[in-house]
Amino acid sequence: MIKVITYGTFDLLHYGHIRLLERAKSLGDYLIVGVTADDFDRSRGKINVQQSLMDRIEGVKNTNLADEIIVEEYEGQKIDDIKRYGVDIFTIGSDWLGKFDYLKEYCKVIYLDRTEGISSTDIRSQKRAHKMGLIGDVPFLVKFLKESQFVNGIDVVGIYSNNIEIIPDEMKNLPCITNDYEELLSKVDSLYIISHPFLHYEQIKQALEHGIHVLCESPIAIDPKQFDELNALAISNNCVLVDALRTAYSMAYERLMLFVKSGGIGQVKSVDATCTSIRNIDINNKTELARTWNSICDWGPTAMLPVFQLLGTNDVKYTIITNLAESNILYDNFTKIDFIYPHAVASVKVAKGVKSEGELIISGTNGYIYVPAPWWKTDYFEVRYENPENNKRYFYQLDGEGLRYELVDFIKQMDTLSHDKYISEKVSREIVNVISDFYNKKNIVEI
Ligand code: C2G
Repeated sequence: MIKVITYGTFDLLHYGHIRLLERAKSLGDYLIVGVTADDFDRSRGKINVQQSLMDRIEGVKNTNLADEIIVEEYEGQKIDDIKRYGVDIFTIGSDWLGKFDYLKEYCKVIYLDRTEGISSTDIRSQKRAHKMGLIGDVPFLVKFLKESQFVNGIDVVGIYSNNIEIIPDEMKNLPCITNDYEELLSKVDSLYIISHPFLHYEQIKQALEHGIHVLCESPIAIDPKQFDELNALAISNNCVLVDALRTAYSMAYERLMLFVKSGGIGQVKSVDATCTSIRNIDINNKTELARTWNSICDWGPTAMLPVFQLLGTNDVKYTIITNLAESNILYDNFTKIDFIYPHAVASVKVAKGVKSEGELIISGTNGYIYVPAPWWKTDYFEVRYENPENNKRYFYQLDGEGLRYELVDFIKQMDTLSHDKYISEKVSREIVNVISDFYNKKNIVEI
């Protein structure tokens, strides 16, 4: 009996896949199909897969061409599989020509002609081509634009800026470069906002009134009432309004949260997060100062995220201890927030005028999680127990600081009009609450 093996993602199964499987099957008597696990795809940079592993397996099964279906989970697994299943022929489409020649040591390798004119990528992008506009801090927008090119289904078509003369080269090809916000809004169906937090409310409101979906750097607003108003407006206008907090979308962070929530370190008693980045700013230059994000807006949402996601937003008391560099517009050099819950505590330290170790520590009754600096860009965390022999280390691929995954999630939310957000509204609102208290000098101690 001749055994044949082939691998693929088989997302949105199409004619090209079926033709490949038919030809693979006819090469022998028994066909094994390896379908890629979600993590494996993500780790090899394939982030746009639409269907779940189970749905993709179901698709392959329904072709009735596979005698056996397995899951491809790790780099190098093909060698293991070929040996384990006694495979005679490995086959794959010609888009991989030469890439799997190393398997010739174990079996025959056959590249089959790829079917032209059809691909999952085309199907995905035909399905969703959201036109996106950008607004805010231009240097970051350059990075954002670059990252958006890794994501299917989003087309950045314009930028709004007060200063269109100094648009960087990378952005000069955008079809719409304008200093007229209304003009941008008339050309897009979604918006990414990284303007100063004081501007968010008006800009978001106007966008939502035009039926435009919004992805906005956190905090979405600096007043909880305005936050509620914007969320209600989003729902009534069939739009999504999402916090852009890219740390939340890094795989290491997601896995860490799941690990802790499933009791991996027992009950959580303390969450301590520090985020700092020194920024030399001329305190006397009021214009510059008014444009610059202060420490609590810039870092607060990221630092508070694990606190609220793990300990919740109910029954929490807090004190904000701050060191202000400028007291009129409340530009803080350094802010520490101490949270007290009925059964746990938390602290966040955020600063743009003080440097510290940017780590995250989550302490539980059985052990603790340690995420080294800079934890907000993490691809790695450690679980540590009393007995060091039980310690575990976890590594995950992080591409584009989480921006790509954040965009993929935003697209999914726009397409499904889901208000079931990964960063829940409660968490998002509590972040706004704390920042609002800071501006209203409530629960605050100045040092
Ligand atoms: N294919 C094809 N014609 C197309 C599209 C895809 O012949 N128009 C083939 C591919 O060459 C591959 C198979 O169909 O052999 C599955 O394609 P994908 O789902 O895109 O998976 P891919 O990323 O190629 O996965 O480790 C290798 C991977 O598992 C291969």
